[in-house]
Amino acid sequence: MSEQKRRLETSPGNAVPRSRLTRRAFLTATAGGLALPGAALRGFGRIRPRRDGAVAHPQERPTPSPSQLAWQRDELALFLHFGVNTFTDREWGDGTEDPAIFDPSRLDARQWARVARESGFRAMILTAKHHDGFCLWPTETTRHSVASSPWRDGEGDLVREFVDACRAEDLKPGLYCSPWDRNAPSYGDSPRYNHMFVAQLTELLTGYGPIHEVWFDGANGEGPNGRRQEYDWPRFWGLVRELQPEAVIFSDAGPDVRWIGNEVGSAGATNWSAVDPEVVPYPGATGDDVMDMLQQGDPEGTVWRPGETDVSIRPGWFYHAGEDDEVRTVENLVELYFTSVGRNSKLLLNVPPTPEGLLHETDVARLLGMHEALTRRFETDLAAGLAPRRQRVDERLAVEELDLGRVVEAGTVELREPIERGQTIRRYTVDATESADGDGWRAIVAGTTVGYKRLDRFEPVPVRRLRVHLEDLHGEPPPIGVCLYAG
Ligand code: FUL
Repeated sequence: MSEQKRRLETSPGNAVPRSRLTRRAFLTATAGGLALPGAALRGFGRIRPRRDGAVAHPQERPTPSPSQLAWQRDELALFLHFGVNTFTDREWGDGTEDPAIFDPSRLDARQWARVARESGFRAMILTAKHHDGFCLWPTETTRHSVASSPWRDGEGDLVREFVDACRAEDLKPGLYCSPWDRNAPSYGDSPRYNHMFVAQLTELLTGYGPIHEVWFDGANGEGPNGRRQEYDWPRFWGLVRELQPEAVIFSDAGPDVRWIGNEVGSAGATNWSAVDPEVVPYPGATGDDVMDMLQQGDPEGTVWRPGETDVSIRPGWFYHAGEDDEVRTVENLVELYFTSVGRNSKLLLNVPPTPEGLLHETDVARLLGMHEALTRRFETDLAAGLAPRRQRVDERLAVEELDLGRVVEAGTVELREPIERGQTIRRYTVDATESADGDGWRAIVAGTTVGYKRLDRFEPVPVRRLRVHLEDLHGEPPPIGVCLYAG
């Protein structure tokens, strides 16, 4: 057992302050490396061979699958961390928790779903099992589950209530099933535990109808036998594909959706949806190259694997009454939208239910406030109905011009590229002028990569005409969407 991990396991709470328990710190604290050969993963999914030349032939460029496209267009998903930690006031349980502590008195998954829908979210992901191993559904694989708790007299099934609530509110359900399990006696006895994990996934993926996202982290520790568990990722991912072919699979290494590389809510300012899969061969891989690939992707990447930005509305992932005064403000949540969705990513915002089993009123008010603020900000596109006029400059540069026909005060610009064809715009600048005849241009924003959506805010200026310069990776830039907003 590593010294770091011993500290984590023997301290009364957690040795690492809650707010600093980041995913990466956790992975490095628990993972000394994973004995899984990268080669075992290479053939998985739509991984294509790297091309020799630097420039992709348009047909060979990676493009999103229909599920990846739908996933990205949903923009906002709610993450729900709930389980025994909610009752022990901890972030990571050690697996010795008594199931008797799990007894939410007013649990109402419909409240979670209603708030999510009213706040503009289109999907929700629940921690069906976290690292403590406690299962929120009555699994056949262990007694460490809701079936051994007093909640609903041991007859409850929270995964069922969760998916039913999602469907009733027209939200897509997703599940997080932690591979690291500090309760399972077989953990560390690799084939035996992998077998149990596959059985758990099978229950989750066959018992509850369509599941849209299956969320895996790479947390990897030692079992009671002192041996590090070796996960069989190709088998886990293959099982998801077989049982839920429409679902997207999330992990550091995808294969469909990648972790964005931090938990502060910020996608890379340069963010390609393609990656080189060999740089992040398995979940939990560490190193500077890995972090760069997660944050920024790779313009020459051979696999489409867009980044998901997971972040919590509170310092911790689980609910702690002591953090009731530290809920992110509406302004901060709006900022998160800009640094995630506005940077070609998707926002997975964690809002943990209380021990009663409800979303806390402060969190609810902030979510509704965020929705109201975003709606107000984006409801009037000052460039609506205007087609940009293209002036081709050379084979990799294009300039789009837009005449608004009147002077408006603008402070946000949105660019979009048709990602169903792949992502190719490497760089952009936007200039504006308030004059009708095209004098007095000044640069208002500039950046790298566009993708699904790129949002830039600037000090509001009067605008009559807009000019967008685009530099493409491969050839003539694709037609882009341009919107302009006041705030
Ligand atoms: C990490 C976990 O260790 C955290 O507790 C949390 O669930 C986060 C979303 O993923 O891997």
